[in-house]
Amino acid sequence: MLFLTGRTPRRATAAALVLIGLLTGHAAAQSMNDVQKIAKDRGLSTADLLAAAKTYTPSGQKDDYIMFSSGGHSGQVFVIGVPSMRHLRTIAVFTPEPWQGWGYGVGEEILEEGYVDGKANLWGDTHHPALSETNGDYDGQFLFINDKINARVAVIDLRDFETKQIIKNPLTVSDHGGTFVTPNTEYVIEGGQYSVPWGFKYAPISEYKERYKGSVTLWKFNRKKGRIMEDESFAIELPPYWQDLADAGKLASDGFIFMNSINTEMATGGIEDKKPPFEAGASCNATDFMHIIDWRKAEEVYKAGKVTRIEGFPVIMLETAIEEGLLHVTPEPRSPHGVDVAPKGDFVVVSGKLDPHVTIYSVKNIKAAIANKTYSGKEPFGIPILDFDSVIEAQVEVGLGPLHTQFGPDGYAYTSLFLDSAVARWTLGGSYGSGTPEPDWTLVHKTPVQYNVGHIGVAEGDTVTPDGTHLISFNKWSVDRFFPTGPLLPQNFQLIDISQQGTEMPVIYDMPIGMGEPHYAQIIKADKLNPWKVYPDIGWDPATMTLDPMAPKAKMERVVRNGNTVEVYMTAIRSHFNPEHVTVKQGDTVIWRITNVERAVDATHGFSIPVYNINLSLEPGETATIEFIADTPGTFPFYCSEFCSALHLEMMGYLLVEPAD
Ligand code: RUQ
Ligand code: CUA
Repeated sequence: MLFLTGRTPRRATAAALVLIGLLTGHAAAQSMNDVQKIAKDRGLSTADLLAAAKTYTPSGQKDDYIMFSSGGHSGQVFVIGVPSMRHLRTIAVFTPEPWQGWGYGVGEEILEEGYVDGKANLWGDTHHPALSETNGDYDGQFLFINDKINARVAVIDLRDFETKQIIKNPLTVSDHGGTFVTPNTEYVIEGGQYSVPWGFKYAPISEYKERYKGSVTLWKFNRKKGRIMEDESFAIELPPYWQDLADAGKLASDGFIFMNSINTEMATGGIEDKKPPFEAGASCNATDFMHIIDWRKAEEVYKAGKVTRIEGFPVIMLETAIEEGLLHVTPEPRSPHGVDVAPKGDFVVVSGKLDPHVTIYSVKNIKAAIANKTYSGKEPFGIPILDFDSVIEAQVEVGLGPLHTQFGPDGYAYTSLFLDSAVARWTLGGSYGSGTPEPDWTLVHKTPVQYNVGHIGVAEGDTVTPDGTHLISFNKWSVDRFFPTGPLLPQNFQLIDISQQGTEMPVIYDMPIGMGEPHYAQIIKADKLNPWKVYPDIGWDPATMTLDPMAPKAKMERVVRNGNTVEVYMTAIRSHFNPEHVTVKQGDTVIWRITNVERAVDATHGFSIPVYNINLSLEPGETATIEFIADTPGTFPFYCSEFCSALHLEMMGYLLVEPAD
């Protein structure tokens, strides 16, 4: 109706507007009918429709948050959009991954850094990702993650979402209390887990107390280089308890590391020798110990050279740590998992899985107890124990199997309940007290989840300013939630809307995770990330994040023989490789350099050679070098493994390996 022009434009426009209004009203009613019909046919409630409206993300629309989830024993990291819960990417970390070429032509040197005793460990068990922080806020630059099975730490650069470094802990085989960062990412913290003799040595279990060690390692991070500096890093010896999760203090608690432990009984297992099995032996004491470590003091002690070199790595020995007053413990409910510092840094929340309470420690009280030496004694290795009653602030009964706590912006805290299969919302007191309508230190609500939640994650949850819009429950079991995929079922990520106060806290989305068993995740505002769309220039090597001077360029393609070494300089562009024939002799060493010379976004080319176990993913501008011995003679069609153009199938060539005479 708007093209009705003429003598009475004003009236026509008015009429048109009314008509459009009517039409829209009619159309709206029509679509409401459609919605109701679909809802009825599919058995959807009003709550379901609301949940759909809160999560459905139309094609082309992007997510508000990006979640980096541990990939569990897939060894990788999953990138997931929130609230759509769309899986955007898997980042290859500890495990070879062919789609990205990781371990099939690129990444080998980085994977090799993590080998133990030269042994290839081609998988990892990723648990706790951490985002780099500036003044306690996520800055979107780097991601770190630990590997529990082999005590390794990886650094991922968020400019290209690629793994740049894998560090093997020289002291311990096993870690868990990592990774966590100090508020300006000075250090990446890696706490050990199962006590072992230093340097993967043998020692009989009967010598557990004397020769098995606990530890925490402080990896110095160089932001400019984007790497952990091994030679500026150090460890602190801890008693042979099993150190567990940790968190770094911030604001009011800046300078501290809080680290849980389990098995302070130092149980050594049983069954055949009639001693109790670990499960029982490690849960006899009513309390375990939270370690309180002054990392700034530790840094001074390390810089003053008061360390012992073990396996070549500087260690502040337990004795020194006690003498220097940088290590204290305080009792905590037994078998805890999460130790979580509140946004202002003034409270530390711990929950023992066998105690229905969360225990809240006051940082002010901890500092006073350290200053006044308010000790209730010493633990068996001589570490002063801060008197429990003088350091706690409150305890709140939340339910069975409390595991991990996160915080909202408004004075609410959230704790996962493993045994209850629920997420509890409760109120903080102190300076947070006025943010919520409910009284301080009170359980407000429990939302059931399906099932057996481990960690929970709140958007921007580990920062000084959490967002409090979404919470994700990382559930271990999904049982009946999805179509059964045989006896092995996916885990279940459930998105919970926490944007309203009080008891309104609905689950609004279920996301099956069909790969690995994720543990923890970090959720960052999407606009804090600024990833590259293509590499900065043609010939970019992601491993070094610089231009490779040897990178092949257009018009410089060639094959050069030098004795028994053949060097290939190849380019890839839609839709051909250049050169298309490479002939070598059996036994030749082949150094194959290849550059994707595209500048268009998403113009990725693959490069795969059969039999030789090679598959690359070359993003626009990227160069890679592969090296192999042409030991198998034959005719090998190589091709591009990404459907890049209409003539993608023609994007191929032949590697011809002449048999040796
Ligand atoms: S964990 S809940 Cu390692 Cu923190 Cu699994
Ligand atoms: Cu390049 Cu397909």
